[in-house]
Amino acid sequence: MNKNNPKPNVPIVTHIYTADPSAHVFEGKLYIYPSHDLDHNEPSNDNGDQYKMEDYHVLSMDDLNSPVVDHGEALHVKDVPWASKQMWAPDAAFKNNMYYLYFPARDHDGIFRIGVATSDKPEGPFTPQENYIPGSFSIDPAVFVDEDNKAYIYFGGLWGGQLEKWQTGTFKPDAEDPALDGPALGPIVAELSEDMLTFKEETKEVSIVDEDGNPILAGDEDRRFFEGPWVHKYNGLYYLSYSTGTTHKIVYAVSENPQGPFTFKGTILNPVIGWTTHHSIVEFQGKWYLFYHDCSLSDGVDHKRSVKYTEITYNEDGTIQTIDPYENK
Ligand code: FUB
Repeated sequence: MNKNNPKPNVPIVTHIYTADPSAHVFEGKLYIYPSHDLDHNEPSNDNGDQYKMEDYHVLSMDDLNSPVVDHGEALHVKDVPWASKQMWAPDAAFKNNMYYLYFPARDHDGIFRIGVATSDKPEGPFTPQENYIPGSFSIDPAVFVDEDNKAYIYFGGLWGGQLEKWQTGTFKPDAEDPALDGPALGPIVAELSEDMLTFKEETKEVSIVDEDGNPILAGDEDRRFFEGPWVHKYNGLYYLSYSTGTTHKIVYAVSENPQGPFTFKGTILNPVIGWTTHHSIVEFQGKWYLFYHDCSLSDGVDHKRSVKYTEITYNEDGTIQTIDPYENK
């Protein structure tokens, strides 16, 4: 347990490094499903070899004035038959009286896939399925359960996340990046089956367009999708938010349909210390919060990140005010 109550814009725990927070309200409490960054000397490169994580710890808070509880190891790569390494950004969902942990990892051929593990408790421990979800690929799963109880999984990430290697529908290790003056690659979406363990349908690429309905281009690095999709619903509209990678922003687009097309709107979070930026958005006790990470606690060491949170503010027209992560320091 972290005995200190969490405060906005400071690491919510300091006894371990945590990243890629997926926040949810389960059983009236706030649960956070982060990656667990480890100390090591692996080289840093565009392939993401420095993100050499092995397990997940689930964190929870009764409310934002309570200490953060670390529930210990919820799942380890050694217990996942199909996975070899790199347990990257996870997410969790609740349906059928069961908790589901979705997580990416490299399979035994070095290809990123997405797995699912189950538990009857939000904090786990989670029991993984024997195999990854058939038809899954790339990284950063995010699951959104709609008011009609339909569940959708969104995923994808460029470079180390391998999304561009699947442009033809099969894995091509030497695939070219999309042309800079052509449409950017979008995240992938599929509705989940009733049992939450498989895709109910073929996966589809999500379209992200500008205010005129034109696709965001691959060369538009301030707006194009890079990794870390997240979907939440506010006032009946679906908000898709994601990292722009090379320009280090969290941005968002909105739609009337959970599968898009989504119209680009703006920036939620300006760049943080460190290369990656990754977030989730959750409503808790009547306010909306952004959970994110940075490398301030490790003095910028990029594979040792720490989860933080801050409140987000909607304008009357439904747009979100841009947050400067260091403004209150
Ligand atoms: O934590 C490993 C990877 O870094 C995540 O999957 C990406 O979203 C980025 O945060």
